[in-house]
Amino acid sequence: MNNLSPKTPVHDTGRSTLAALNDWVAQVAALTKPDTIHWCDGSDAENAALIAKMEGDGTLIRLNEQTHPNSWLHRSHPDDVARVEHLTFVCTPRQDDAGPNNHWMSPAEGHAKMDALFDGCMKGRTMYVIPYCMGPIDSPLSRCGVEITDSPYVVANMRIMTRMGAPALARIEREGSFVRGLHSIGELDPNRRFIMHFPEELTIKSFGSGYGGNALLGKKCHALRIASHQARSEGWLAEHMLILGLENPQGETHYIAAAFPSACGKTNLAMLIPPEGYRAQGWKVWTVGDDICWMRPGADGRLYAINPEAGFFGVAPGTSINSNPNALKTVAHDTIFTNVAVTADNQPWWEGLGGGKPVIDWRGNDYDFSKGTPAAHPNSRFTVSAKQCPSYSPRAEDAQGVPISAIVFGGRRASLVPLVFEARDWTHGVLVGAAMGSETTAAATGAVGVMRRDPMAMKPFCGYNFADYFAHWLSFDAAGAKLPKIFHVNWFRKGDDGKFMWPGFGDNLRVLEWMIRRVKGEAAAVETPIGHLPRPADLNLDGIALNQEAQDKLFGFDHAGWQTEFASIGQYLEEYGPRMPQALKDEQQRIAAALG
Ligand code: GTP
Ligand code: SPV
Ligand code: MN
Repeated sequence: MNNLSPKTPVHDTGRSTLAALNDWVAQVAALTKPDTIHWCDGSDAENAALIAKMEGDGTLIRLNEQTHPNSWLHRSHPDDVARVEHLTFVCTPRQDDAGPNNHWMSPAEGHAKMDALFDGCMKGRTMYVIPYCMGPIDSPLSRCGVEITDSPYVVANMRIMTRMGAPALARIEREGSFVRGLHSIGELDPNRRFIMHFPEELTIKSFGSGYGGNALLGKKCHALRIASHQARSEGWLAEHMLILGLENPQGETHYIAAAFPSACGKTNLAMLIPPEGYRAQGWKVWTVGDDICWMRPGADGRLYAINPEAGFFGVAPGTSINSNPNALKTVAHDTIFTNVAVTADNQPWWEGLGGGKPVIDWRGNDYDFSKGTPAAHPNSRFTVSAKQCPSYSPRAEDAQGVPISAIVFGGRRASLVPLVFEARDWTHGVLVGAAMGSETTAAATGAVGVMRRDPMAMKPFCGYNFADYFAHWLSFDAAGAKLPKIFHVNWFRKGDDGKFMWPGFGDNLRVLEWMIRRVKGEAAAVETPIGHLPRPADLNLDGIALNQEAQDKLFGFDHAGWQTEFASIGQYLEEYGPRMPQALKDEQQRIAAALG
């Protein structure tokens, strides 16, 4: 039974058997003053009513029903198209606990600022209460939250991205605790926009944006910023990582978790289709998750991982039948597209799709080729259920998670960094993650293509001081632990002509195969100060042509370049002062000394 009638009384705050939840909903309603309150049950009827309402008011535009059944286009406010890192805060009582890696505000100031924005902001609107579970509903690794929002677009997206509704509410009522997320789109005014986190209170307050990472609070706000804080105190890890299963021709599956910064290839790697020769032999990649990974040590000492999400909020541009056929098949129906262009017959379109022709751009204007600007926004995205993915792993819903054999770090590095190398041990691997650098992308507002340190792809997402985070990572190297090997990759090395030298996408399987053969002790490598590097002959490169420059740069070790890089890594670690673990500084100094 859906509950969208405007007659729903505003005092309808007591829908749960959990007093703490009812009280919070009542408090929020008193502050935000909505016309009506709607408790989301996650049902099909509820979703259909919400979609109809959004189609009616233009929030959603129906796409071509023949080619894209049940699919929708949403055009955001043109100033609200990406995460806003400069407006994202971690509010801990002591500034040092948030670290130099976060913008900080005291909890008192943060609450006061946000509550002033929320005061009366839902007048004339419906307030939706969304109970959700991050992770399989029956998994001990999962954690729950409740998001209150005035955006039906957020409700529809949360329904795809999380396990939302009645089963989540039942778990919350059983457990008695939940993360509190309060969201309003406000007036979508960039000058009245903040994303605030209160990790110690398990609370999020987000105002003034409807964009994914700012507004779908289960995702980056809960599953990374708040969860990383919880994970530290409870002995697990909340990471910005994809999870995939690599099945070999013998039928063995090894699970790999990989952290790449935003718009640096997680969705693509998670859905990889092996090159023809590999496919013929029986190699297969299974998708467990494409963005977030929660993992913790199991009884056997290995790390076990779940994907806390239930859907994909993926980058549209660059997705094609050649680069990522699984993604394209996944978004063939029941998908919400945000800020893509459309063709004359109302099909979604983006740069790199191949085929079709845009006639209306992402803002809703006639598309003018002559201007040379993209038709789809560079950070346009699709929201779709993971269940629709042809490679969705049969283990993805496993309550115990999947055992991780290898952890991969990687970034966009046009120069210096080779295709792949392996860390010597866990401590070295943590340094490799801590030292990660990458060129910025359109996933966040600000300049694109600027190299910055993005440790473990968590710079925008770690809810506490990076020095403590690295110490937490190091602490997993304990008696009885059977830790995964750690690798670093760079799919984005450019040649003198400015073009990517590595073909990437499906051919990345060649690198994954080498990693798993290293895990099993079957593949060779050369030892260098920065770790173990394969020679071209150690990888299966059958069928791909790499010229001499590519071989040298993808597999070579640039001694002078790494000397400079390690000096910069040393300076970076020093920025964290005495809080930075000595073991990591020692590791950096050992390698710097080996580089001479
Ligand atoms: P978020 O959702 O922002 O966290 O991004 P992501 O890490 O999942 O990145 P995604 O897989 O969506 O890729 C982002 C962009 O990088 C797309 O335009 C891809 O086409 C491109 N890309 C992905 N993998 C490769 C690769 O191996 N080589 C090259 N050259 N480009 C790639
Ligand atoms: C990212 O930016 O890393 C994303 C998209 O995955 S968002 O949900 O906006 O964080
Ligand atoms: Mn991401």
